[in-house]
Amino acid sequence: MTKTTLTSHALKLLCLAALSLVVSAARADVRVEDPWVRATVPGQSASGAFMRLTSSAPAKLVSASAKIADSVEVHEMSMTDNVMRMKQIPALDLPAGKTVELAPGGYHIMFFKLHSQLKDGDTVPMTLVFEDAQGKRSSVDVQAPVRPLTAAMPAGHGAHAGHGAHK
Ligand SMILES: [Cu+2]
Repeated sequence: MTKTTLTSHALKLLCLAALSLVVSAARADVRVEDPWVRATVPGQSASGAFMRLTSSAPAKLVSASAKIADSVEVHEMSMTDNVMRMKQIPALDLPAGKTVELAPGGYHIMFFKLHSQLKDGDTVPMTLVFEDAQGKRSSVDVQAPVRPLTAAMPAGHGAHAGHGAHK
């Protein structure tokens, strides 16, 4: 193969790639629903944020940031050898149109070295960074209310349940 044919072949490939980019460059709009952050007790230095994410096009959650903590990581919690373990993941995949749940016991956004106690009724501003299939990044600002430790119940069992049940 001569150098010329190689170059023209490469050019054709490049053109094809450019074409498919244009065709599939639908913007990935990510819907963030029901975000919340778990309240902490005095002295507790870590907490988690939970929510539901739905992207219109294939995308992934690559990072998150918040002023309330020194570091923020995307985590996955799973059962390994009968022990719940959590680990940082490089990205959370968001298939097009599918709702991905960040919930206690599963995916979550983790805050380390919290600057102060998070109390029920506080609001935590945070920024989520998403990357679409083309590698283009966009950020979404989220205001997440702080809910107490016992808030890990299914939606629908809202704030009215349980009043007066404490002893
Ligand atoms: Cu975690």
